[in-house]
Amino acid sequence: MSANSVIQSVYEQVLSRNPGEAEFHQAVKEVLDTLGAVLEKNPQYVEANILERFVEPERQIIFRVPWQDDAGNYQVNRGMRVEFNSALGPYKGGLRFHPSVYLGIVKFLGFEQVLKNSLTGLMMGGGKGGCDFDPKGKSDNEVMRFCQSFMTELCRHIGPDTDIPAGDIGVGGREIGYMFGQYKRIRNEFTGVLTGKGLEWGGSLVRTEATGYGLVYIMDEALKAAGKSFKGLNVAISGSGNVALFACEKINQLGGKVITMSDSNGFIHDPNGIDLDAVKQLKLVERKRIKEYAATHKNATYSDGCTGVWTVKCDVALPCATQNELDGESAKTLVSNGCIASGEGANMPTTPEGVEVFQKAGVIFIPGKAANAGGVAVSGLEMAQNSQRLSWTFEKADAELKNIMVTIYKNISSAADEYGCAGDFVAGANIAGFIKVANAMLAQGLV
Ligand code: NDP
Ligand code: 2IT
Repeated sequence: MSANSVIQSVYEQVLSRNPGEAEFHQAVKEVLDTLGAVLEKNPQYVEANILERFVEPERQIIFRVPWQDDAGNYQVNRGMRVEFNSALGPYKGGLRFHPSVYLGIVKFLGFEQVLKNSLTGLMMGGGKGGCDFDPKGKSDNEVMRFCQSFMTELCRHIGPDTDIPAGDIGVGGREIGYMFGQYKRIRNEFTGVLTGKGLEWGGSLVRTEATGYGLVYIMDEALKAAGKSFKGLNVAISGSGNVALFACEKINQLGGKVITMSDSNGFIHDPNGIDLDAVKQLKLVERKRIKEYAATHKNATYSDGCTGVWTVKCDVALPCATQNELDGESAKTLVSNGCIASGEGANMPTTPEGVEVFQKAGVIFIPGKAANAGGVAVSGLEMAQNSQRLSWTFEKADAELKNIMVTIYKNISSAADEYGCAGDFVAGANIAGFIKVANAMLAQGLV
């Protein structure tokens, strides 16, 4: 069979085996479409059916999460953990709490995580989990009871050398704390079973900032290669959560200006530059909506609808909210407004049509599995510190993060060059990530 017919048949099998999981199909298709030359060069991958095995998770766990709300009502949610691939190390990846969570989203995220973790150069396999629980509007006590119930089941499946969850949408320091406490209580062990922990009890400095900082480090490297820098550039960011906030912080430090932020209701545009302290206070302390920003910042405007954020004229676009938030039309608008670069802080925020528009227009486009790998990279460093039972300084963790992001940029660029698609960082990231996993799977036999 030719490489292309292998790819086609693997994709058809994914469609028929995983009906209704649109996001998983989308993520798999994007990767498979870039692997033709890799299969041609490495017939051993075809002989060993590596692709068929690669798209099938090693294990999928789905469980009931019963909990009691403040009014005394019994509530039930659906929790899950997909342990996708352990060729390079224990399963590693975040947990997402959002009403939209279902198996198709957790599988797409787990699949991306396998390649992302490979790109970090650290010994981590890939996994992802989550729940259709909505933390918005819940009291701290409700969130705690939910997290305890979620961990009561999850704790049977994870462990510091088996599977190490972390945060994602709707899961931050508060939720990690409650889940860690419950794990410790049930298992009677204090281990680095979760990352993103509090600094006083095993967390790593820079983990909170890591995804946003890492995104800006890799974009800075890509801009440098084009003879540019963030200095003086206007940057549109979507989202106002963990990734968006710390991307903004690092851009400010590098002399760029962030002019937008959003949440699932709408976006703000502040031509003077976003007042980051005010957004941090709103989002991290008061847990309020981004709309409130405009009430206290007279130069800023608020508009309903989150995709409008891409109509604001900018030099660099950094989608940092959620999947498929930047489509072909938005990409066209950005290009016609003079946008020169886009990096995915979120996982798969750009639709396939959006990616095509950017690439055809020569916009520097860095896909999520490379651009947002800084978060899981510092999670890997947190695991290393936990194993050694010591804590690094901020400067050391930050320097390691920067070094990892620069190395990822080099590796995805050279993979693209080697496979005849220079400047195509989507192909470069998929190829560089895949080859390491495929070689490990070959070496480990039929597992
Ligand atoms: P947070 O929960 O901290 O923030 C999420 C932000 O995105 C909020 O502003 C939220 O708005 C917005 N958002 C979420 N869902 C939607 C939606 N359906 N439509 C529009 N806006 C939405 O999450 P993170 O910042 O941690 O994660 C953001 C993205 O980055 C995700 O794609 C995640 O997978 C990815 N990522 C995160 C990493 C991490 O270390 N945290 C690492 C790598 C990637 P609202 O409050 O209204 O819901
Ligand atoms: O998508 C991601 O890489 C994350 N949510 C972070 C995962 C982690 O294990 O730190």
